[in-house]
Amino acid sequence: MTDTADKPIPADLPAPAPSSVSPAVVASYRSQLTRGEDVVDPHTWAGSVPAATGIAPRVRIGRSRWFNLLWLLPIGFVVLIVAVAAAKGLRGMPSVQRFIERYPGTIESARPVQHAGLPLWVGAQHFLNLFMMIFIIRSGVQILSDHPRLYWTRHSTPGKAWFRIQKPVPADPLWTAKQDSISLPGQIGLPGLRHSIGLARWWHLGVDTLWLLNGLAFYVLLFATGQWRRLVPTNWEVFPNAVSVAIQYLSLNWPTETGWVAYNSLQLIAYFVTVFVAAPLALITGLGMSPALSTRFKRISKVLSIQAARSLHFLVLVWFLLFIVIHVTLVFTTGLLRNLNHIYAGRNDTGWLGFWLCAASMVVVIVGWVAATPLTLRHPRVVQRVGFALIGPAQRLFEHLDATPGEYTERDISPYFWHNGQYPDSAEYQALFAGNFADYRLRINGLVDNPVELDLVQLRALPHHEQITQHFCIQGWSGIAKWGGVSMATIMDLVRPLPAAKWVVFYSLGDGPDKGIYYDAHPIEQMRYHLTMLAYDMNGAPLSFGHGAPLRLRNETQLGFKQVKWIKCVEFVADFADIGGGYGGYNQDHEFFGYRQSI
Ligand SMILES: Nc1nc2c(c(=O)[nH]1)N[C@H]1C(S)=C(S)[C@@H](COP(=O)(O)O)O[C@H]1N2
Ligand SMILES: [Mo]
Repeated sequence: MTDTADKPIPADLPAPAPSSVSPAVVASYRSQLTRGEDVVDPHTWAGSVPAATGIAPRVRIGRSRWFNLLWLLPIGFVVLIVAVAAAKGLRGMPSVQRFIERYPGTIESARPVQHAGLPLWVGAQHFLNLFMMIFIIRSGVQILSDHPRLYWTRHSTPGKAWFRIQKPVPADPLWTAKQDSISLPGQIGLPGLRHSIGLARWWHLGVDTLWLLNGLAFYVLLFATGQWRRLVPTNWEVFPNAVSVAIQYLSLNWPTETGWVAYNSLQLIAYFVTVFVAAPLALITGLGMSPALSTRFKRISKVLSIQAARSLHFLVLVWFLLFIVIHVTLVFTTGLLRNLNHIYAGRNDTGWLGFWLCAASMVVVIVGWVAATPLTLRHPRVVQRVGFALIGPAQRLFEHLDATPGEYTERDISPYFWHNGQYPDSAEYQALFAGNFADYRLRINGLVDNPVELDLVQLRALPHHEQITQHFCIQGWSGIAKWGGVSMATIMDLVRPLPAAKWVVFYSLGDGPDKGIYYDAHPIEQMRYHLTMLAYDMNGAPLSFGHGAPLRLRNETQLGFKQVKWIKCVEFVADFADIGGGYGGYNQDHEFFGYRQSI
């Protein structure tokens, strides 16, 4: 791969024509932008996209057979009945009785009496945790349904998913990922509407930061107070004891609960895995989906590709859901009042205090649950702002991770690269396309010393830059392609931005789904990154119509929606507050995305 960003511009380049780049032209583009609404109307949402339901979850078996997971309900029921029968049989056997006597379920040494009981901070954190998990899970499922397929390789090839909640990908060669998204009921998804990923992500990532802070405080307190002994197995006997507990539960002759002093071994393992394996894994696999981190830390992302990360992230969700169902069931069936007193009231009796505290907390949970979607639809800008305030600092941090080319080879190029976005249909574009873009002009202007207008011949005469990189769509699919074109550093050397220029706005020949020109603003420092370029070739051929002919942006620290296709104009500005709706891009104005999206 060649990186020609710092080679000088050839002298024989046809002279740019500054005079023809009139500020009036740019002003006319600005007037063709639309502002976006401040309230979500489900009927006109995302270009009036109609609701579309998915299908019951399916897992691929072999090459092309799909197993409907609903079958797990009757199968699970039968398995449970067989397991109960088997466990009852086992308990009649003297050897098993001796085994249970030897390993009663709870390890004696794990009963440090000085740590008996649950302090009140555990109860408070337990409540905060469950309250936040509701929003995290609902918005997480919403994010999944924006690309309702999971893969193990980074290629996102139709038919190669291992899991889907959507029909097979139609044969339409221009089928887009947006068309592929599905709606969810408003009280399951957050906010439920089809392709509402922008809002869902603020909930997911914003509440995540609070959830992680709560988790961090939990870890610190756990180890500072010695309470960790209740959650960390320190004895191999935990395994035979866990088997013993499982037999006792399944035989419906349950072990005596001593949760106030020590958890039984099965419980211990489940809690340990949830707190010390599943929770950290949720964070790691979450970060594994970030374009900035994946592009920078290639060694890690070669193994933990975005799709492996996304699939594992989903399996972590499955673990949490199973945990919640079994945990709540056992809380109810193993002495509800005493259990609720343990966690809510910090006491070990069978009074009603814990119950009433729990009931009060459930009122808060239900109010939060029911209000989240309507509030989001009524005040999406608040969700956008608060979400950004919570996760923005981390995103800004990741943006400083420039990466050098050389990441992938031709062999890594994806056999299928999803299309996305709104195709241009204007007369202007059609005429350019029909003329093979002979009349195409890229206008570069704004706060620059040397505004230019370049046709494709002139663009191709500039030093050629090539990179093989991975595209990360916000919806979840990914793909590797070879991009050929001009490094943005070359463009910067040509036009010489003024010191006042802080943002670079890319205007498209195409409109967004709500009408008005598609555009996006990028921080100027990222324009000098190794992997920021204007591409006119893809995989060795001129860019196709669907992928952005004649010219598109690549900025590999950012998600896909910022890679403007069908570019007609690049404008250097001091800030974007007076452009469009003022949020830094079309999706930011219309669908409440963030203007920095390195995660
Ligand atoms: N002009 C324009 N550019 C756009 C879009 C769009 O709708 N209009 N969609 C974006 C999104 S969401 C993605 S993921 C990528 C998809 O690029 P591809 O179709 O080449 O995969 O283009 C981006 N650029
Ligand atoms: Mo996207």
